[in-house]
Amino acid sequence: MRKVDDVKLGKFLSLVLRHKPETIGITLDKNGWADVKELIEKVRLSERYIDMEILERIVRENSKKRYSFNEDKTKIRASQGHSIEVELNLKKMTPPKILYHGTATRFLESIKEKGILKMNRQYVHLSMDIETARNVGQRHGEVIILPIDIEGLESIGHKFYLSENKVWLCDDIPSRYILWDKVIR
Ligand code: HQG
Repeated sequence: MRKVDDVKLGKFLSLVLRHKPETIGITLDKNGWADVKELIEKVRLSERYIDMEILERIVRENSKKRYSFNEDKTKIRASQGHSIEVELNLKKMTPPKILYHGTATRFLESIKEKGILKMNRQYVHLSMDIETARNVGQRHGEVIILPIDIEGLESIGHKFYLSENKVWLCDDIPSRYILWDKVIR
């Protein structure tokens, strides 16, 4: 039971901390942090049960480590995936030569034409390995994995950031940096 409840609550936290904090009447600071005490109070007012112990468990056990606390656990934020403007102060990092973007076959035509776009998130999300990319892509339908020429993108000045939960983030990717002859189904 606990697991099911935590997953549900985790999804709700994702809505609040990445997309719509106004759902429960809170605001995030410019770095995406919510006040933990206020978050707990307002989530409870939305008729969901949560306390510090449950919140700590969700942060610790969430399958993708989506959320993190500040040092004294007075603040919490999502580590990536925002649609609202937040400054995560991510460090620019040197990525491996190839990263993977998992998506659905129904988007291919448009991706071929326009490239991989951020859509309504702050960054394009790339995975370190094929298995993770598969999990990301299959949320959207019949999965297809696009290997990305990272060195090529770096040569045109693209910057790459690694989120705290190990998702690679970058700006829109022009179609010619997708390794079309190496796509994985
Ligand atoms: C696609 C999950 C048409 C793009 C995952 C993707 C990730 C295009 C979809 C994180 C396009 C956007 C993000 C174009 C891109 N034409 N479709 N030109 N360019 N797309 O969910 O990368 O579970 O916003 O391929 O693990 O799937 O939420 O992005 O299929 O890290 O923690 O448009 O979400 O994390 O979908 O997933 P999304 P995503 P969480």
